[in-house]
Amino acid sequence: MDPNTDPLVPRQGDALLLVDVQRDFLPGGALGVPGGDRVLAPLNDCIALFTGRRLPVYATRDWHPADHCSFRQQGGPWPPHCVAGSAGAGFADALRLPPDAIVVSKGCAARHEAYSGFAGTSLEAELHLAGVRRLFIGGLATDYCVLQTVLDARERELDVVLIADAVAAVDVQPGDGERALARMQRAGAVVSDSLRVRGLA
Ligand code: VGL
Ligand code: ZN
Repeated sequence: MDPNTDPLVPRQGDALLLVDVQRDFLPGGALGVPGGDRVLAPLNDCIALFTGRRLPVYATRDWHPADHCSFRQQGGPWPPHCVAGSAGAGFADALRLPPDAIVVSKGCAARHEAYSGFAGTSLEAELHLAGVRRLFIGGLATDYCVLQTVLDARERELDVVLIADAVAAVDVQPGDGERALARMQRAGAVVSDSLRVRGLA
């Protein structure tokens, strides 16, 4: 399709949202997502595209206190991960995050889980101020933070394009990632991929 008319190619009113592309969620990290590093190349390609078009880039990060309720020692389901300020909470080394990317920290309160980038953050207000009406979303993990962020975006009347080659699932139960994709589509998210978004497919 002609990239100048393809509705899935970013234009004014669009933004790129990177979900939790942090060291602890990459293979070898504290809560490594299997195949999580596969998101880096397509996300870097999308970052270059959005930056080149002067469209904004947002990045959420899981940013927990050391006694966060989601950690096993507090009775939660996860090993400790993304402790605020730790190396593991840092963005992936290979991620070419632009210097003017807007970073949104979540899960900062010990007693509250926050899978969604909208949970307890200023993300909605910032998107509104910037005139963003559609989000292109990729990152980690498909079946947790990507899923909840997409569902919350749809509830807020934002259009969503899910970049399927730029996500990876924890898959605690086999098929969780596939089921999450289906739920996002049922909620009105359009599933595309980085080549199509770049006008190359
Ligand atoms: C996430 C599990 C725990 C995620 C965050 O970013 O998907 N998953 N905390
Ligand atoms: Zn977490």
